[in-house]
Amino acid sequence: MKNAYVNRVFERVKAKNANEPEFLQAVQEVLESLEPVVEKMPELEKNAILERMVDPDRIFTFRVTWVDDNGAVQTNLGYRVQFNSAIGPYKGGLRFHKAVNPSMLKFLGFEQTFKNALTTLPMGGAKGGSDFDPVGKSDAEIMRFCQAFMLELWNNIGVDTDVPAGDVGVGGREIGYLNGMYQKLARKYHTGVLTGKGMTWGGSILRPEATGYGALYFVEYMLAKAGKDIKGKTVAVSGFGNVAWGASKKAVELGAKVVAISGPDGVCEIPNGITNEMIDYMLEMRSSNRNKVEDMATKFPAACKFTAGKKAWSVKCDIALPCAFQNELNEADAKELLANGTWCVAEVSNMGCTPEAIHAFQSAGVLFAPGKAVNAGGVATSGLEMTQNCEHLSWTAEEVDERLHQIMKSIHEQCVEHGTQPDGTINYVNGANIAGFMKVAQAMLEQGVV
Ligand code: 2IT
Repeated sequence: MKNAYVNRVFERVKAKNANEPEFLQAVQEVLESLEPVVEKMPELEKNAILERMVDPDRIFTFRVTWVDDNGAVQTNLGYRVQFNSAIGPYKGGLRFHKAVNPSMLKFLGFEQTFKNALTTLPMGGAKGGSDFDPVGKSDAEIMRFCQAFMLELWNNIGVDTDVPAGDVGVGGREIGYLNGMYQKLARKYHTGVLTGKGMTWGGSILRPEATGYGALYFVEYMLAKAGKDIKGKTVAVSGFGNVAWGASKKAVELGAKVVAISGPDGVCEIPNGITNEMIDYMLEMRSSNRNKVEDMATKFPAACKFTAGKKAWSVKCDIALPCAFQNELNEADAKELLANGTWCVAEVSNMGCTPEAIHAFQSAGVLFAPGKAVNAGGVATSGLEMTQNCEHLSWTAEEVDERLHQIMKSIHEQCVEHGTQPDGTINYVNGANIAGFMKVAQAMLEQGVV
């Protein structure tokens, strides 16, 4: 990094968070994008804006104790990282995954701050979760864990303070159990303290689909800007959770052909394209907690070919959509995609690509867009759920979809405004980082030294 202030801040972040590689990766990417802005805005250094932005406001860490189906007492660690509330109450998902640790949640909370700023809605950034591993757990165990988790968290969240939602390992079922315990403890019905709720108790129609739908709307805008069309194009998707499900549904609806989905165990190739029946089956695969994509090939043997140990990126496609986990697409994967002629990559997972992979795509002139822009439709629709809860109203699917469309259009425009290079190409990474940063930085400058 060339700018002295940016460099000093990054050195400090590295020294203080030496054992947190994901967090350092997320901070480095944003700081690199911000160099031209920092050059032009001396007030940022004077007010220590970067120093204040790279440290979370606070982190809650707590033990979660629960009893498994065999009667054995289990413990996990739970966290809530309240990162930045300059533009609104803390907002962001909860991740239940065995690898969850402070580095992962800090990177996610940091990214969430800029992503939420891009949505045009007033939401600060947060993330939370636990190292609880849902794989192989029964429904009763999931419920007991969610209840024990909320027993610790409930007093630190609220409609106007911090509004959690789902993320990896936390879907509609988990939000139900978490909300049930929250309402019991609070002794008062707070409609909007979690988002991703069920349709009969304050949820927004289309919230389950929104991350994937929004991502495809963003891809459509990105392709239109480049004079291309998604119809008839082949798409590879990683994962089979909520995000991969919504993305596949919308991709098919827009006339694309999803030719691969993958899981931790391998890849399913689907040469004739995924069908709606297969997309529906993803929901069963997710709720089974088996975490195996091979189940798709077992259920649809004529249409799917499963290969163990391979990723979705080994399958020839026009458009690659990482929809699973951070750093799921590395430099070797990027080279394989490039060799197979892939010309568009949109991160639907948070930080789905390694920096080396992004570099490979950008150097090859591939249309590349980062997670904080592409997947922002999920949290944006959470914001719309909060609005409906405030109004004590439920909007129609048409109204939610129309607003989601508008929001993704605005995010794309913000990326173009801040990411257009002198040669006319668009660097969506820089565009998203700068646009999100400018909004949060301005809010912090206007609200003084806090
Ligand atoms: O990464 C994300 O934006 C989410 N997991 C959704 C967060 C939310 O509050 O809906």
